[in-house]
Amino acid sequence: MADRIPNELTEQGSPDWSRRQFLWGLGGLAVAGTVSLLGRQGIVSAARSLFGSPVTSGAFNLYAFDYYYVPNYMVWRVGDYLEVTFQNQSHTHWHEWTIGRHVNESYFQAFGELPADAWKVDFWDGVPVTLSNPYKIDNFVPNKAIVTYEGPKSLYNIASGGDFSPTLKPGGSLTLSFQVPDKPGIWDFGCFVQQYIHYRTGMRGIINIIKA
Ligand SMILES: [Cu+2]
Repeated sequence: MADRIPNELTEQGSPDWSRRQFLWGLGGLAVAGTVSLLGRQGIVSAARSLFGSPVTSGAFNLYAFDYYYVPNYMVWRVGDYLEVTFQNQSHTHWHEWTIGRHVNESYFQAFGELPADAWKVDFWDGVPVTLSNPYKIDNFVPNKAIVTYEGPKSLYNIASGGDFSPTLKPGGSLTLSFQVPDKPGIWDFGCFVQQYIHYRTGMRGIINIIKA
């Protein structure tokens, strides 16, 4: 398992797909006449809810690049079983995947030691999730998730403090299997590595969880 080579990009998760999504966002921008960078994701989200988005279900890949995710927008349905393989495509950078609500933006201005957690609400609190196929894991913070580990537990380098977060070394990957919990609405995801620089640079996305 340690020699496992991370999968190549699949058609489903190719950058082209992301670019098309981004163009939708630009369309939304033009209509709204707003150029605020911070407002962009909200507008993208609004445009998607107008035009509709396919529900993501089953097994799929989430790619981490420097500094963005593909895809950066997903629709999940409560009760669906998902098998997300999180893959770090970077050759040089460590990346994590956290999901939550209400990022603490005051940390962005903080000097010195930063608190370990970023979200006020951690999506994974109380959620059963199975981790499998660990490959080049830097560390994993379970926080309050109910975690089942497949494979040698030592490979996960379990850490404490902060949000639920697998952090992958360059080229690393990990599969997370879970049933979408009854937590409908808009959730944000992001990477807070390097004192939030990744997140601020654009390494973030939105999950819209719809009711069954
Ligand atoms: Cu990152």
